[in-house]
This record gives sequence, C-alpha cells and structure tokens, in this order.
Amino acid sequence: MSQHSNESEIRDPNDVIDEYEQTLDEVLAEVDAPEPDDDGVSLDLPGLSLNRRDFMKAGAAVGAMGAAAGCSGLSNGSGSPGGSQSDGGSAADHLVAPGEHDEYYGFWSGGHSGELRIVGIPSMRELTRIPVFNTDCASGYGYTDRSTEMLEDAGDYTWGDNHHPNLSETDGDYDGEYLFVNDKANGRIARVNLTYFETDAITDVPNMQAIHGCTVLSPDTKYVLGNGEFRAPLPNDGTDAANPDEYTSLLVAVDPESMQAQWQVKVDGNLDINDTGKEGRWVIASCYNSEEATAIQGMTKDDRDNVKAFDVPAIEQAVENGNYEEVNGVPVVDGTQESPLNQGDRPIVKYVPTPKSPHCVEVGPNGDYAFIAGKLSPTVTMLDINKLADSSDPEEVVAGRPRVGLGPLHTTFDGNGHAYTSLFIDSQVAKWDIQQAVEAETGSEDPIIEKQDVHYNPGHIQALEAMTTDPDGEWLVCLNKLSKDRFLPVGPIMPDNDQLIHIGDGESSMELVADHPAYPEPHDCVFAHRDKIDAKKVYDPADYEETYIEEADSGVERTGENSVEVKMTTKRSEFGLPDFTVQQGDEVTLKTTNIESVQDIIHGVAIPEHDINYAVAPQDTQHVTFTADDPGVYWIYCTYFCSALHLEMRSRMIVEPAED
Ligand code: CUK
Ligand code: CUA
Repeated sequence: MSQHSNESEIRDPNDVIDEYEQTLDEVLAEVDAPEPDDDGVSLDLPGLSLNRRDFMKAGAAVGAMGAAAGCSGLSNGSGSPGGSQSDGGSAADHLVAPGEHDEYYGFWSGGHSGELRIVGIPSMRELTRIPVFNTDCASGYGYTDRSTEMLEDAGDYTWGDNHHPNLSETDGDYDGEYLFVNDKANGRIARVNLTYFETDAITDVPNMQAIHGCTVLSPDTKYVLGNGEFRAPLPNDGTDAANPDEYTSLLVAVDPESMQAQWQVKVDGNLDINDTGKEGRWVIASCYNSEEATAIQGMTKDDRDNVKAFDVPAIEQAVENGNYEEVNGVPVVDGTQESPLNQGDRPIVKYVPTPKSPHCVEVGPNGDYAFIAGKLSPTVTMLDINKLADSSDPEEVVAGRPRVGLGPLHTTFDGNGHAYTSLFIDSQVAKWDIQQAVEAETGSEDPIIEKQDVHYNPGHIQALEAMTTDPDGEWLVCLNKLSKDRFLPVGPIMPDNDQLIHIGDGESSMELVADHPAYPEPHDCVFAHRDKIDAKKVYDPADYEETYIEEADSGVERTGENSVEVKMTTKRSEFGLPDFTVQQGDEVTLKTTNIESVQDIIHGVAIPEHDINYAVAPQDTQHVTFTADDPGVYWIYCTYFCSALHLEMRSRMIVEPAED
C-alpha cells in the first residue's frame, strides 16, 4: 500500500554502497599503515561515518543483490575463491527422516530473550527451549515456588542476556552433566542440569555488572570463568562514580558445584571474550577497551588493545598467600600491570598487545594456539600458548597473523588443521590453513583456502564439537545477525539467520545447506554428540527435595490463621481433589505431584485470574504460592493435552468470603 511513501528519502543503493566501501577502503588503508595520532580517533568505525540508516540500507541493498555478488566489494570482488561447487555433502544430507533422531544436540544461547534453545543437528529442528533468566509460562518457570525462589535469590530480575553456553568437561570431553551460561545484563552465571534440561542454579556474582565472556576451565571444569566487560568502581557504591580512571574490570572464577565466586582478578582495560587452554593453566581473554574510555571514540582510539593470559595456578597461589583484598565477600587479586604480583618471574596476568579492538578468543583443538579475531583489524592473531609461560617478549608469543577479511569476529575448527573465521563486514566465512598461517608472514592472505558467502553479518560460528580436543567436522553453523530478505517478512523485528554449512572433513569446499530463522537473539552455540547426553524422560523423585504426594495425601490443611496447604495429585484425567475450599485472604500453597510414570504425559495446573500456570512432568512435584484475594469459584484446569478427557480434567477452588 504505502510501501513507496519513503521513496524520496531513499538514496540510490549503489551510491550508498560506494560510499560504504570507500569508508572501508580507508579503514583498511589505515589498518595496514596506521598513522600515529595521539589526539584523535585513529580510524572511523566502519559504517559510523555514514549515519545508521544509510549503513543499514547499504547492508540491505547488498543483501538484495544476493549471493551472486556477495557482500565483498573489497575482497577480490566475487567472494568465493573456492567457488560454490562442492564435491561433498548436499542439501539432502541435513534432512532427518520422520521418526529419526538427529545425531547432535545443539545448545543455543538466546541472547536477551534470556532462554536457551535446543536444536537438533543436522536437521536444525528446534527441539525445546530452556528458560534461564526469563520466565516461561509453558513450563511454569518463574511461577513455581522452586524456580521463583531461585530467580529471586539471583537478584529478582525478569530478564537476562545469555551469550556463551559451555558444556561441562571431564578429561577434556563433554561429560553431559551441566551447561553454564553467562548473563551479560546482570552479571550472573547460570547452570543448567542436562539430566532434566532445566536451570538448577543461578549466581549473581558480586562486584560485576556485566559478565560477557564465559567459559569453563578445561579439561575438568574446575571453574566457570566470567569476564567483566563493563568497567565500574570497585565496590560500586557511589565512590568514584564520576571518575572513570578508577573503574576496573574483573575476571571471576566460580565453583561449578557450589556456584559461589572463589576469586576475582582486577585488570587494566576491560575483558570481552575468553577461552581456556586445554591443560587447566591459562585463561585467555580479549580486551577492546585498553584505552579505558567511556565512549566509542575513545574505546576505538588506539591501534592496539590487548589479550590477557591469566595464569590460574599463580592466581590460586596469590589467594592462598593472602595477596588479595576482600570486596563483598570475594577475594580480589590485583592483576593490573603495575601490580607487585605482575613484576616477578611468574606474573599472574600477561598482557599481549593485539590489533585492534579484538573480539573472540577461541583455543584450537590441540591447545597450541589461541585465535583472537581482530574485529577492526582484518586479521586473526594466533597466540602460541606453549610459549606463554617462559616468554617475556609479548611479540614472541604471536605465532601467526593471517589477513582473513573484514570484521573477523569468531573462529571455529574442523580438527583437520583448518580454522574458519566469521567476517562480520564481508558477510563471509573464511576457511584457512592453521599451519600455513604459522609459516606465512604477518598479514598474508596465503593461508586462506576459500570464502563462503553467508546471509548476513555473522557473529559466532561453531563446528561440531569444535571446542573439544577432538572436533567432529562435517557441519558448521554460522549465526548471522541479520536475515533481511531471506524469509517472509514478519514485521520490522526480523529473525536472525542461523545457516548450516557443510564442511565435511575439511578437504572439500564449504557448502551452504540451510537457513534457519532464530528469534532474537542467539549469539553462540555449542554441540555435543547425542551419546554424550543422557536426558531422563521421567523424574526421579530422589533427585529433588520435595515431598512426593500420593493419591491418599490429597487434601487441604490449614497451616496458619491465613494460610493453607493444598496437596493434590495429577493423573489422566483428574486432579486428586475435585474441589477444595479456602478463605478469602488465605495464602495458598498448592502442591502437586504428577503420579504418572509414563514418559511424555505432562499435566498442567492453571488457575484463572490468579496468574498461575505450570507443568508437572511424570514423577515431578511442583508447588506454587499465591493469595486468594477474591471470593468466588475458580476452575483449575489442565493445560497439557493429556488424554481424550483432557478437557474434563478440572478442579474447583472455592474461595469463601472473609467474615467481617
Ligand atoms: S559476542 Cu555476540 S557475536 Cu557476546 Cu560472543 Cu561475538
Ligand atoms: Cu492433564 Cu490435560
């Protein structure tokens, strides 16, 4: 109808692209030969010299041009040096026949939706969602007492921003016990129990406002490690609020069982993404704000930021020696460059200069190198982890620095010597040879094997079990931030586009196989072979401290002048009580056990006008507490379609008027 009404404001897309590419050319020229400049911003952020509308339009226009032209006016024109033909894999390979199972579990972060999604690979079918930092009325998470108390104890926020899911490891391989994930928004770390696929602990980490990077310490999950991205005063109690020089960033180590913060390390600059070496010693974290600025111009000013290598045993030793300051109950060790703990033979934190506002850190499968994507530099810096301990020259620990393309963000691996790096600005995946990158000169493009166009603007990429010591290859998922024209329009907030790419054993060309729309906004994912996950289909009551309710236990008990406890079972197709009566103003605790022992027979307990709905899975016991404010009759009904008589599965709560 009115789709042309803005036409007069819209510039010729080709002009916008030309302008955009010219900006990038300037950026590149300057990255190659940075001009020393002590006062000004040393380079414009790509896109920022255009206004945001133009930047987005430029992307959209490029998108509309499709894969034929790619997004890469700057990388030799046509995008795919390896060509789009593939001798291995085909679109059909990813289809999983009706009734068949996927071979891999994919665990997707849900970004600011707060949830996790479980996706089968290679089909890309979404299997379920796990509420973590959000509430979820389908499961009752955030409604039941158990989940509500956990959320309240963890700060009582209604949302979170989860970016980095990590599977627990034993001997460097996934043990199927837990998944840990960060909350960037509120400085929290959550633990998901992979027996029941549910969140069982959330810790609100003291002294940290945002936790961005999140990883487990390989090979045995000794700690969950969180990066404080936003610098803030320590403690953040109003002191120095207006004095950014006094702000600091922290790394935290959380015990995976108790979920308590064990220690923190304060550093210069900030901390973005992290990963660990394979031997349990090094935590490697990127820093894009070595300038310690509070605004974008300052944060992007210097041509080099750094990567920090935390020496975990040395930090533990410092804590043991009492070399810390306790802040809000957590030992905080000083890891700034000036710290006495960084002056001797064994500094607790090594600072390695790295170009330019680096983003990801991913440690390769054999643990030799950490790969740090340059973001505003078109390179990936490879840190030689084996040299970290003994070298005092930061440059000596850089093993290679290939030029991969524009806007490199994340790198993944196929286990056969190849690295794959996402290029946010080029909208491509660059596949390159790790050994060749070690041998090639800094900034060389020789290690590049091929580039695959993706749609559009990828962040994380992840190949099967790429974070273990033994990646499986075969499939790679590229989590693109934008989908633009790839799906039916669904209004202005469009889905992301997670694309499945066949990589095989790495010998054949990459092949784009499937688009998968994703609700905002996954950042990362991690995969485990199905043999490594052992999900129970029915609860074992021994796993929870809840009193199991038998049919004979159903009843109402007054527990106080204004409180009652109601117990009832659920089974096909009735509640344990056809009705029960409480007094107006009573605080009602309703406890239900699903006494079914058959898999997949879930009952729901919904109470209209009381904002209550939750699921009770077979052999699970759940309870809710609410106040019966208004007299009347309230039908309680089952929300899971459990049998042919599901609609008849009802009970009545009768609330008698209070006596005056
Ligand atoms: S960050 Cu989002 S694309 Cu939070 Cu892992 Cu890189
Ligand atoms: Cu029980 Cu429907």
